[in-house]
Amino acid sequence: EQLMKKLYSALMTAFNEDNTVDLQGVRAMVRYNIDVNHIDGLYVGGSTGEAFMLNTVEKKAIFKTVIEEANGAIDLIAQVGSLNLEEAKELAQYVTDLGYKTISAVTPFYYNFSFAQIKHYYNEIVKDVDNQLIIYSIPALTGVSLSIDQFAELFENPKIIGIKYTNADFYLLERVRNRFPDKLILSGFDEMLLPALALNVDGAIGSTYNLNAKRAKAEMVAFDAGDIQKARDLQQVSNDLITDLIQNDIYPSLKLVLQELGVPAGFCKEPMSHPNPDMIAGAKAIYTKYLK
Ligand code: HMN
Repeated sequence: EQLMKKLYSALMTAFNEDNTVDLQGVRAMVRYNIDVNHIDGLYVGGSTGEAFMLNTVEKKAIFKTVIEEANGAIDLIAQVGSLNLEEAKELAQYVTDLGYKTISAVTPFYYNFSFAQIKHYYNEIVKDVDNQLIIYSIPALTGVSLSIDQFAELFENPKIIGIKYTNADFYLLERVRNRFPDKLILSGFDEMLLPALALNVDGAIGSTYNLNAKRAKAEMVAFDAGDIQKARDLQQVSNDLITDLIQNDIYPSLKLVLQELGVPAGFCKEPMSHPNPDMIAGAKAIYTKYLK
């Protein structure tokens, strides 16, 4: 079935036990997303990719590996945002040259930047590149909340085409959706996919779709067909899964469950946790309960 709304996995980065990047593991996760998940696209270099713990060389190697492995099969969005604006610009140019058709950048965080400074950051990132950008808004992790009028001001730049909206504020989502009908709005909280669909987002990006894409797609199909009870039932199972993942430490657990599915997803990068026996047992139980 051909859906209008798109589902993207937030790609993870596989690490070796010594915290170096494992590019073979990255390739394997790209393949799994294409061949098994039948995903529409990947969001590369985001929170789930542990990108804010990587250096520029590592980020570039991942961007290059992913676009090579995907080989035109799916949409790719490169998250290039960084507190180091020079790095963000360098990465924007790098991924544009590689062939990424869309970039994204997290709102700059930590220093309580003013809106004028945030606007300058976005306009600088897109200024010299022939590419389009999606704002990555994730207030829970950045502490940065943009208002409807601030989104409008950012959208005055025609290269800024949308929002990755990782926010539980559905009032704002409704306001944004209806004020900017032509902008791309991609929902970021997997556990809130159904209410986001109800407000007519263009799709979703999330970490759990790396292993739960089939169920999420089925929910989107049910929603499209007007079978809301079926969509709710599927969201309920997904949320049982997501709750168990969060309780078991979500990022390492996603990788452990992928390993159960035959994907060499590797380790997380410290200070993210390396797995202990309880976590491994928890991940096996999650696999058996929801994905076997
Ligand atoms: C990314 O930037 O990599 C992701 O798209 C982020 C994504 O929105 C995830 N958010 C975080 O990890 C903070 C969600 O998929 C999230 O993991 C999921 O909804 C479980 O809470």
